[in-house]
Amino acid sequence: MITEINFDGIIGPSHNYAGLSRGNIASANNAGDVSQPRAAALQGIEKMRHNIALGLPQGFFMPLDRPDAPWLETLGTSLETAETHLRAQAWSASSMWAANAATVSPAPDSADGKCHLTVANLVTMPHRSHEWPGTLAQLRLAFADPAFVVHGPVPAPFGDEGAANHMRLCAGHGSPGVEIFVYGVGGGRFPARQHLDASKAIARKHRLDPARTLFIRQSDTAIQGGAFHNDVVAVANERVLFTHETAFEDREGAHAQIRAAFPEVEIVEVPASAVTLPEAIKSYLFNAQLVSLPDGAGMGLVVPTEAREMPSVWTWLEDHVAGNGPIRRLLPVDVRQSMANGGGPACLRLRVVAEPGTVDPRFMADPAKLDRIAEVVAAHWPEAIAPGDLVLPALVRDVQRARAALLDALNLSELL
Ligand code: SUG
Repeated sequence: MITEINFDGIIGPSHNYAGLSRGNIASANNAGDVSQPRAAALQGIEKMRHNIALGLPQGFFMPLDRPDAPWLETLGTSLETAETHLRAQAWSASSMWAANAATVSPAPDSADGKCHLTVANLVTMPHRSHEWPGTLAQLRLAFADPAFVVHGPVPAPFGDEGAANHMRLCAGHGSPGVEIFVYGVGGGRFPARQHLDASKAIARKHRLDPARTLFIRQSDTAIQGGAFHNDVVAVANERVLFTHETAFEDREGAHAQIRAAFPEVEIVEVPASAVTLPEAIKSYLFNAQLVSLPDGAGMGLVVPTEAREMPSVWTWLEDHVAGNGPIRRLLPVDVRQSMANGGGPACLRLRVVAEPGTVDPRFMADPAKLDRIAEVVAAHWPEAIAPGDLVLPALVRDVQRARAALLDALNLSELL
């Protein structure tokens, strides 16, 4: 049966706080802090365990090979000689945020009845621009079955950040959906990372029905307020769109377009008078996993624990659950290490709607496999990385060995 599978990016051993993402307030605020890669990865594993315990299918992606010395070579430099900012860009563990790995169009939405994935080019941020070759290799392995078509990246300069700017509304995951591509328009203090031309290219390549494909502009207010991706201010699941009032540039027009394309939609909007945009961004209320719980138990919202700590946010959520809203359960998870770089529960996962049997089983999680992954992490992931450590040859060796040990444990050494 076609179902939603969440693939979480396993947080890599080079996880560190270099403040690389302009427009991402958490990343800037925590620049220079000492990171805890081991604790970070274990938090990510716990989130996967939590979601499996809810009865949700779960997969994962491997961390990429970092520091990326071949990338520095293309810039005429090396790990030893690179300028500090380039070295940090080569070290980033940013592929953990799997929502930026690709855009996914499930088979029922495509004219050829296949599930299409386009790897994101991530060209706006230098530290993320060299993720796609490693991600593509992995997607080609995980989704090698003929049920899938895996596309290379949209060419530069059309910025594409993958599923973080893409939402799907549908009656049920296995039925045809309406796909919503949210794009930004540049010119402000902070960059707009998703270009309309990239979104349109993906919709064409995925063979989507134009009548069921919408392109909606993200609000400048949201981008300039620090919502560097749409998934910081909105999330959709089945017939529900959960969104902040300031998410779209033309709020009324966007809602009307969505209702026209998908009349069954239930738009759950949080007004700025209840939760301000800065509060929404700080708590990552919308960077939540809105999931359909098994056995008709309604929807659950997997939120970061930070949402519970923000009184306006928690009050709004509790009122919603106490009323008759579609979100029936609030499910906080601790992903603080990722949050400090601006990545909440939703950033850490890529949703793929497909038949689980068509996915390479090496990428599918179960509790025993998560135990194995946790053992490798506990044994090999560095406990802490300070920004100054990125010059240490011993640390390079440690993170490379750590990743190799994980690939070996999961029989994925061909990704080395
Ligand atoms: O691209 N942070 C990521 C966070 C991505 C969150 N993803 C989604 N919203 N889907 C980014 O801004 C910070 C890395 C650093 O500063 O070292 C970073 O890349």
